[in-house]
Order: sequence, then structure tokens, then C-alpha cells
Amino acid sequence: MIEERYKEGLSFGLGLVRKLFEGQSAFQKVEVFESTHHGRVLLNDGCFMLSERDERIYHEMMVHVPLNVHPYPRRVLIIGGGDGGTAREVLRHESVERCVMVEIDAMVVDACRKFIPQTAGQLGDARMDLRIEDGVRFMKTSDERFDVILIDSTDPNGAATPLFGRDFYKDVAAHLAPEGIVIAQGESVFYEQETQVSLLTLASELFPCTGMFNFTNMTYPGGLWSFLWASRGPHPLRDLRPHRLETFYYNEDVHRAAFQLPEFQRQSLKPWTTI
Ligand code: AG3
Repeated sequence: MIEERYKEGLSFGLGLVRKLFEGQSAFQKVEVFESTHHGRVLLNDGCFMLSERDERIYHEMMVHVPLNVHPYPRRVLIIGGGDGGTAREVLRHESVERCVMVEIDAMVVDACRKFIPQTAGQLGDARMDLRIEDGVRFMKTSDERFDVILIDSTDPNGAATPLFGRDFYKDVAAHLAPEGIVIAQGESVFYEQETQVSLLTLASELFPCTGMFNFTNMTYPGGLWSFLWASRGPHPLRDLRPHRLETFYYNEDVHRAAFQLPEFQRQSLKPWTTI
């Protein structure tokens, strides 16, 4: 079995066909497997990052939700996202002139280029500026501003911990253009309510328009997961423009529905939600 031990006594698994890659980088263990039901899968430190079968759900929702709301997204920043799936969806938008992707771990990029071209295949696009660098450091050193910032991180352990903190979000705010939108991987709706509250709380201190939206998937523990929405102004429902790309999961109705949260989640996030 390919097994993610998500928490003590709680694991999720797929049948193993064969191992394609295993490496230990300075940051994490990186593995790629062929699985029985989900095609190729990427695991970082034993946690599922994506499967070929359902990765489009996460990547489409992370990208098309903000890019179909921002009036004219030209410059996009991705923090993390080493597998390339987020970049692939960003590049489908013709308005995008420049996509900077800052991934801390070259091993993830190299392994995906070699074994998961489905997500990493577009990383050579001329509009891409791929940097192997710590996203936290990039924020301190770059003076560029972006229309959309996408924080495509792992769970808040190890190298990704600062990406869920206040200091990092202050830097994110400093790099956001006037009509800018920030989206961040927002963890499990059922298992990580506290993480969601803390992420949304700190975002609400820095941005006027904040909330979370959900998507369901087959690979992340618990199925129902979230993204953080934070913007300087654009409203995810009122400012939605027509969607023209061919997609697997995303459409305008799914976009709108994603912001309708289950009651327990809505209650717990209500104080910091302005959507
Ligand atoms: N980012 C990781 C989502 C979190 C998964 N967590 C887990 N399996 N425990 C996905 C990267 C895709 N570009």
C-alpha cells in the first residue's frame, strides 16, 4: 500500500503498482509511485500532494477562482507548487504575462518533470520564471508586485510552517497590487478547523475581503478541503467573469457554490468572513 499516516491512528491509502522515485532532499522525503486507482502520485514526507486522477480539482479551484474574478490578471506569483499543476492552470489564462514560481525544493520539480509530466509539463513556458528559493526569503528580497498570489503549500509542518504565519502574510500584503487577490491552501475542513480559523483571522487583519471556499477531492484526507480567499477589493461572487476554458471540475456554478460553507464551518469562520 501507499499510505499517508495523516494523524495518529488515521491513515489513507492506495494500492501500489510500483515505485518510480524516492529521494531525501534538504527539506523532505520526496516519492513518486504508480498507484492502482489514481495513476501516478506524489508524496512529500509521506503526505499525498497529488494524484493524476484528481489533481485537476485542486489546481483548477486554486487558479480559476481568483483569475476569473480579478479584472485583468497579468502578473501571478506562486509560492510552492513545485509539481507545476498550479502553473499549468495559470498559463491557460491569456491575460497572464508573467508567472513567477518560487519553490524551495528542486527535488520536487525535478521528480515531477521526469515522472509527472501531466502537471510539470508546462514549466518551460516562456512566461514562467521558476526560482528554486525559499518563498519566505523571496518575499523579503523581491520588490515586485503581483495581481494574484497563490500559496500552494504542504501542510503547516516543517518548511511550510512559516507560510501559515502572520509575518509571511504581512510580506504577501506588501507584494499585492491594488486589486490583488491571495489564495492559499487552507487544509481539511473536518480535521483542521483550528488551522482554518488562525489562517483566516490573520488574513482578515490585513485584507478587507476575506473568507474560505471548499472543494471536494479523492486524495487528501477527509475529502473536503479549503482555500483561503483574501483580496484588496475584488469580490469572489459579485465580480465573477464568464469562464471560457475547458475544465474537469471548475465551472461558474461550482465557483459560486464553493463559497457556501457547511453550517459548522460557517459558524466557526463567521467572525472573520466578509464575503
Ligand atoms: N498541496 C498540498 C495539499 C495538502 C495535502 N495534505 C495532506 N495530504 N495531508 C498540494 C500541492 C499540489 N500542487
